[in-house]
Amino acid sequence: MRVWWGILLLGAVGAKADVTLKVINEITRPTWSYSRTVSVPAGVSVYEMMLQAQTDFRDFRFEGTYYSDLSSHFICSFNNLASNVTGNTYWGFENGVNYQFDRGVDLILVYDGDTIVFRYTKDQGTATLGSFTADQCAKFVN
Ligand code: B12
Repeated sequence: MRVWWGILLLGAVGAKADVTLKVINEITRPTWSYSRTVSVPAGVSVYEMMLQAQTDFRDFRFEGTYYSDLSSHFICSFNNLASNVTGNTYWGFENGVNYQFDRGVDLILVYDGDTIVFRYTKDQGTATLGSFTADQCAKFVN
């Protein structure tokens, strides 16, 4: 019995996850979207999955800033399209069914079959963009 649990545990630890990563810009022209399957160990963070995608795919680039108070990166740009204070736009972070995550990319873990979406989004005014400055994207730490 104990042997079986051991084998099961080993299987879980070594499990692989194929994650669909989508980046969608339907706001700034020319509009574009990007979708890739990224293979990572199950249970890594979205941030680690994005680093893996950057290694695997030369046409995928992102930039982010680490906020220690929120234990996460704020993702500022994808493929050179950045948050924009004048246009009140930012990269919203969702799962595959349009649910906006309530935490940053370092705090969400991925498993096989997950879909992670970054959608260029117009801020609805629910959050103030007042303290955002254009050079915030320059504090890249990835
Ligand atoms: C303004 C704001 C935003 C603005 C940020 C402006 C900018 N930098 O471009 C916008 C609308 C873009 C935004 C986006 C998001 N936000 Co926000 N945001 C806020 C808000 C209302 C105020 C922050 C602020 O101005 N503080 C005052 C200044 C002086 O302090 P600051 O440290 O410089 O603030 C900066 C950081 O907070 C950073 N920031 C803002 N949101 C987030 C989210 C994460 C995960 C990180 C790491 C940093 C970060 O931007 C601020 C301005 O520069 C807070 C709520 C609150 N009352 O704190 C939520 C809040 C920080 N956001 C939150 C979340 C979840 C997000 C999103 C992940 C939502 C989503 N699913 O898309 C995204 C980030 C996605 C990404 N691209 O990585 C949560 C974080 C919860 C947590 N425990 O981690 C908060 C606490 C709201 C909440 N209660 O749910 N946000």
